[in-house]
Amino acid sequence: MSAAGPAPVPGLTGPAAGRTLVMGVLNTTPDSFSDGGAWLDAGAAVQHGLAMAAAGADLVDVGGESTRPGAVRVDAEEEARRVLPVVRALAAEGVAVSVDTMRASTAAAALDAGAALVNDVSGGLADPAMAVLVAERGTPYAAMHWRGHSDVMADLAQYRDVVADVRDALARRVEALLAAGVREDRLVLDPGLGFAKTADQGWALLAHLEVLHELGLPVLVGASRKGMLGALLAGTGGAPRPAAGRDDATTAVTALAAAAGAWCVRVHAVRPSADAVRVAARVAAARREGVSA
Ligand code: PMM
Repeated sequence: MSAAGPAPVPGLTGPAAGRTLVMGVLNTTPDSFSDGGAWLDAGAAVQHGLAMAAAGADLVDVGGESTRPGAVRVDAEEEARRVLPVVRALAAEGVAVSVDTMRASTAAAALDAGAALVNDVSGGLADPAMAVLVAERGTPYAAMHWRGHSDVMADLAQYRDVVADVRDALARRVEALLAAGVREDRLVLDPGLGFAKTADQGWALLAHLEVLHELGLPVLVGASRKGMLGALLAGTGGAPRPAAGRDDATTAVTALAAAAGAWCVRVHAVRPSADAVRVAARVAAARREGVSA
C-alpha cells in the first residue's frame, strides 16, 4: 500500500479514495447464504440498495445468482430478470452499482443499465466472452480467485501454499485478461474467501494480503458473514454461529483488511464497516503525521 492509501479504480464514480471503499451486498436471489430471499422483490431490493448507499456504501453490488457452496446455476434469463431493474433503478438514483455476475450477457446488460463495475467471482473463467466484453467496454472489473462452480468447489480446496497459489493463479488471470485487451488500470483482484477454500485457508489469505498486493493491483476482500467467521465463533457444542450473528466479526475483518491496504471490502452490514474504514484511514494518517501533533 502506498503512503497515500489504496488507489481508486479510474473510471469508477464515488468519493476519492484515501480510505478503503465499502461495497454493500445486494443479492436478489432466493438462496444466497445469508440474505437469500430478502431482496427478491425489485422494489424492496432498490430500497435496501438506497439504504446501504445512505449508510455509506461506495458501491452497491447487485447479484442474481447464488454462489453459496453447493448452489446450482440459475439460467441467464432469470439472472437478468432479477438484477437489471435493480441496477437500472439504483444507477438512476446516482448510486455506483457493481454487478455480481459470471455471465458476459448479464454484465453487458447491466452496464447498459448503468452499472459501473463488473464483479466476476470466476475471474473470467466461467464465460470466455467476459474478458472480451470488459476489454471492449473498458469497464472496471473485479476478478476473483475461483476454481470451479459452487456445486464442486468444496472438493477443490487443495493447495501447496494457499497464499502463494492464489497469488500465482490471480497473476495468470491478469495475464490472460491483459492478453484479451483488458486495461490493467481497470483491474481489481480478490482472493475469493470461501470459494474452494477452507476456513483455515481463508485466515491465511487474510493474514497475508501483502502477498496479493505484490501483484500491484487493488484488492477486494469479501469475508462478510462467511463460514470462516461462523466456525471461529462456534458455540460450545461446535455448531457454527449463524450468519445473522457474524456482522461484528465482519467489521473486525474490515478494520484489519483496511489496515492492510485493501482497496474495498464487500459487506452486508454497511454502516459498521463504513465506520471501520474511516477509523483505519485516520490511524494511518496519524501514523504519517508522527507523534508531534
Ligand atoms: N462472495 C460472494 C459473492 N460475490 N464477490 C467477490 N468479489 N468476492 C466475494 O468474496 C464474493 C463475491 C458470496 O457471498 P454472498 O452470498 O454474501 O454474496
